[in-house]
Amino acid sequence: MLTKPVTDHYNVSVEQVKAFSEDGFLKVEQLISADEVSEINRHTDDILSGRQPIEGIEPPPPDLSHEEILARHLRIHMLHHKDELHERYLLHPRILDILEVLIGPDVMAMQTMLFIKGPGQPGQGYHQDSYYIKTWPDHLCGAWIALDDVDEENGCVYMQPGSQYEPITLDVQAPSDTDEHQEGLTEIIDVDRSLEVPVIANAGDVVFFGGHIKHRSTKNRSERFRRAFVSHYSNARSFTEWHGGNEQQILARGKTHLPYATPRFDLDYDPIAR
Ligand SMILES: O=C(O)CCC(=O)C(=O)O
Repeated sequence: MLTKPVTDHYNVSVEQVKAFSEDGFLKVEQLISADEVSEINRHTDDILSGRQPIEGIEPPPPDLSHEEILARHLRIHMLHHKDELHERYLLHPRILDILEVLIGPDVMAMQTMLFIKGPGQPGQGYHQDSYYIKTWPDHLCGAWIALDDVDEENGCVYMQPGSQYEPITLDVQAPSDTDEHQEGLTEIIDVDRSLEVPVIANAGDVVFFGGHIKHRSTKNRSERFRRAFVSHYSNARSFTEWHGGNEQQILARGKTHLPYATPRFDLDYDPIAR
């Protein structure tokens, strides 16, 4: 049975818009209900254990513990193309209510990532998301759903407030290769870490962050998991060549003069009605 999404409209305050504009990120507490968090975590267990087969995810060898099964993965990209639940959370109405104000009113949904990050697994080195996902004009914005309580011990994200007004730096090394940060990712060189703040969050909180903000996450040094579901969006009137161009990105809210895709699973979805 599907968990009923919390659909009551979320009204963004002027203070929240101001905080997002000044800091480049905004944490919205308990935007996603405890039932919804449990639904995503149960679903992750199901797909990683092979109970719900999904193309591209190998079922685990027999006799692994639950922890061992989850620990086989650090992050999985773009499951919303194959999986109803991931598409549904990409298009979560309360997340879209906020994006409509922060980067809209017309919103395109572009990317999903599921982070599992078990004990001992590395973080992501310093980067700006618009380095990877380019849109013109650049209104890229991530929505990071905490699926566990997150702190400095289990590998929270660190942001540099105000850095969203800096250009995208091309001064990166590839790949980063440290115990702290995942190998194979480009990492900005010469970042002043004294400017960073940890983003502590509880399961169900959602952190919105702009595409230019410099951020990283650290290794999970705890015995707990640090799961998160992250989606990326831009204004639906922005041009993109990313992953097949505008015609492959879902129009999540509003209208656009550009080509767009519609949801694969929720065929009744209407970006205008809300
Ligand atoms: O959750 C993390 O560890 C990193 C997330 C991140 O860097 C991103 O989504 O751009």
